Parts: sequence; C-alpha cells; structure tokens
Amino acid sequence: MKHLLITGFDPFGGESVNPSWEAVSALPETMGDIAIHKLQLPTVFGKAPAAVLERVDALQPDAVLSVGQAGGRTGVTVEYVAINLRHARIADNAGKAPQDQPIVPGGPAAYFATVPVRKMTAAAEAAGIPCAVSYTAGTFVCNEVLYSLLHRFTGGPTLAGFIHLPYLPEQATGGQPSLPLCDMVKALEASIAAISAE
Ligand code: PCA
Repeated sequence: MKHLLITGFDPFGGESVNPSWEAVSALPETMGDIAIHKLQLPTVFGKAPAAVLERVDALQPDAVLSVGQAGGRTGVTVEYVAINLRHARIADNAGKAPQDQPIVPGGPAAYFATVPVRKMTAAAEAAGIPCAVSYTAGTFVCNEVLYSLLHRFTGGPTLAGFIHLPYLPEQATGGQPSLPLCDMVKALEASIAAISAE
C-alpha cells in the first residue's frame, strides 16, 4: 500500500468556501493500492507549512500533494516551481501580510516540484478537465507550503507537489471562470493516479 498525504486550505480573503478543501474532502479514502490521507491547512504563513511537515513526519508518506485556490484561473493548474519569497497582496487568516521576505533565509531561490507535473497535467486533460502546467504558485501561503515541502524533501524519496484549483461556480459571482466540484475531484484523482504510477 502506498501512502499519499493530500492537503487543502480553509477559506481566506473573505470567501466562505475554499475549493481545495471541498475537493480534497470529496476524495475517496483509497484508490487501488493508494491510501489517501487528508489534512486541512490554515491559510496562515508559518502555520500551514508547520502543520503539513508535522503530519508528514508522523505519516512518512510516499508523496505529498497540496491543493489550493487560485481564483481567476480558468482551469486546474499543476505547479512546476516554488520560489523563496513571501509577499502578500492580502492578509492571511492571522492578519499578516509579509512583504519581500525569504521563506528560508539563505535558501535556494527556487525548487522544482518533484511530482510528475506533465504526466499529472496530461492525465487530468485526458479525463476531460481543463488543466495546464503553471510556472508560478504565487508568493502567498500556497507557494510557502510548496517551497517548504521541497526544501525538506528534494533529493529524498518523498515526492512533493501542488495543484491550484479555480473558483467553484458559487464563488464566481462576478463572471470569473469556475469549474464544478466534480471536475475538480476528477482532476485530483487523475493526478494522484499519475503520481502513484511513478
Ligand atoms: N490559496 C492561496 C493560499 C490558500 C489557498 O487556497 C494561495 O494561492 O497562496
């Protein structure tokens, strides 16, 4: 049995839902020989990476896939890179908006995701869901989580990656792009299958 830890975030920025947690919590508990362990992270700098790293240390999963909301994107995006920068346009859920700070002082400028980004993207597309590779995870809490995971696990056996989801239809009241929850879940399932085939 392989073990995958998958995380989603709580709502932030005035939203009442976060599609990442809605989709993660709708996943099954197992897929074939993969046990799926779910964890909700707070959208708070420092706390989110600490929470996922604590769970990873206890669980020792084969792979960690974090999922977050990227409102305004048209489809599912699989992140290729994380950068060593915290720079918030809005406050996190603890009221903090760090500006131009490194995540790890003196750490590498960037890490590439160690999950099979292109295979995950192709698998989601083959399942009929709009999906693309993204070359920026932003500079908010999602990028911090991916950078922190890759800082810990690059060069080791644990794979780490990140998927951003667009708004759910009920969030896209101003005409922004959105995807139904069932499509988001299908994209995550296809991505998980691609990771487990590594
Ligand atoms: N999206 C934010 C943080 C939490 C979330 O779901 C981001 O893209 O950084």
